[in-house]
Amino acid sequence: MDQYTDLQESLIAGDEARVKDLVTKLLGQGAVPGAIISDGLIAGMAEVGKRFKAGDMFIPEVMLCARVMSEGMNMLEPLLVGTRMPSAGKVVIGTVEGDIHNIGKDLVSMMLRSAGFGIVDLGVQVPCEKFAEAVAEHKPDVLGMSALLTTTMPMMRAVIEVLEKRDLRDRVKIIVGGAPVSQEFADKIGANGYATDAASAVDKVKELLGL
Ligand code: B1M
Repeated sequence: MDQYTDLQESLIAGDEARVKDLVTKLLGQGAVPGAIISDGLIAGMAEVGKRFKAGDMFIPEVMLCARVMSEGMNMLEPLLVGTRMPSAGKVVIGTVEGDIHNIGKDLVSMMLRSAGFGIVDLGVQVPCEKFAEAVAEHKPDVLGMSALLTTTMPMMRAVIEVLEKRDLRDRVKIIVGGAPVSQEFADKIGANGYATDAASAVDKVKELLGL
């Protein structure tokens, strides 16, 4: 088994020590942090998602895998970020109210940071008013919202409505994402953009800002 497959399998098994060991080994061999994330950690988590959906894995196991993934990402993030100055623009980002999924949002934040954006991460379960307050306070170029549940997707529209009511909507470009979100949904709620994954999110933010 190659080391990336081993990394995926170790993540799926929730083996934190092995994941950390493999990340260290791969880095020592000169592997690119982004490749370790996409071909190891994300690929492993995608398989966890499939097994969870099929009923072959259960919430406690998935939570363990998610924690191990975060540990792996914590090791890699400084290496991605350290390379550039945050000067491309400012992004406020969060997962919408009622939704605790943070892995995809964290990945998007990490990729944006590594592309030179300043990030204000509001965390998960962010109420509409908190998004609006952050736009007023931090004056970001872009507001990013993540939702992983079909039941929390409508909160994205609710945030936009609060921004409209407070005359903040035109101050900021809005990008949305998360597994159930689509371009069609983004258009319907009046967002400026949608991205299917973290790398496309960076491209979309740059496109929205004309960079
Ligand atoms: Co949850 N969960 N979960 N879960 N969970 C899903 C989302 C689900 C699809 C699983 C399933 O049933 N197949 C399902 C949603 C079904 C639906 O709504 N249609 C689901 C459910 C139902 C639930 C609970 C309700 C389960 C329960 O309690 N009965 C519960 C919800 C609690 C809540 O939020 N109120 C719940 C809980 C959990 C755990 C706590 C166990 C854990 C979360 C741990 C954590 O985040 N700290 C968890 C996990 C891990 C998942 C799956 C397995 C994996 C999600 C993930 O992290 N993927 C997920 C199944 C799946 O997605 N296949 C599932 C890896 C991540 C890198 O991908 O988040 O898609 P993703 O992010 C991508 C893109 O979407 C995009 O870029 C990212 C990187 O490429 N992206 C953006 C994301 N945000 C973006 C923002 C952008 C742009 C792009 O711009 C701003």
